[in-house]
Amino acid sequence: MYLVIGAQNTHRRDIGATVRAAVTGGVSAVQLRDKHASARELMVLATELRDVLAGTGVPLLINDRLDIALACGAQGVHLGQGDLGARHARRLAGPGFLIGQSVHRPEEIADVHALPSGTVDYLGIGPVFPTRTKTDAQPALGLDTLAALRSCTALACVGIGGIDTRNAPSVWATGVDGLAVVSAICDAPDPGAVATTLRRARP
Ligand code: 3NM
Repeated sequence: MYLVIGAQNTHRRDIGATVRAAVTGGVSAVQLRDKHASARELMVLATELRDVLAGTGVPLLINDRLDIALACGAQGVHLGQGDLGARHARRLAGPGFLIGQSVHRPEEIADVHALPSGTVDYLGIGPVFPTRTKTDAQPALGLDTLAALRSCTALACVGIGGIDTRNAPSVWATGVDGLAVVSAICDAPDPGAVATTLRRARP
């Protein structure tokens, strides 16, 4: 279970408290994704989340910003199609650092396969369903396309976009290795309980 979170997603609830509750409920990776924060603000948030996750074994990844990820001692970065290329990110970060890549089409998966093995650790595939969280999201893929994309790679794959406790079993059934969510956990009165439900929905 992969929680994606930024200051704008927490509805004034403390971001650290939301992450702590989600991890207690079974979230096993956390991505800081904040499109509105300046580099300085992002660094403050990243440092806070790094401290919240210290000792939990749950990695912190930073969306887009390899510089922030390296500067705050995060365990990884998640890259979109318009971000720094994974090959460059791997060269800068070295081995043992997690690199995720967003993909939406078979050609984008082929691009990742063309890289030296070990460049990218996992793929984020989405949006699976319509989402209000990412305003510039591509059209929803649906479950059949998610399953098809998943089946054309041996890399770990995480589904994202519009995933909630009702549809989680059907997303797990496509064979993905993880579910990434923003609003299902961030909007919940009890983020930990939702994380547990999403995780247990895995067949
Ligand atoms: N990336 P929610 S969809 C951050 O398709 C993000 O790459 C997407 O938020 C992609 O769980 C998305 O609230 C938003 O729908 C996910």
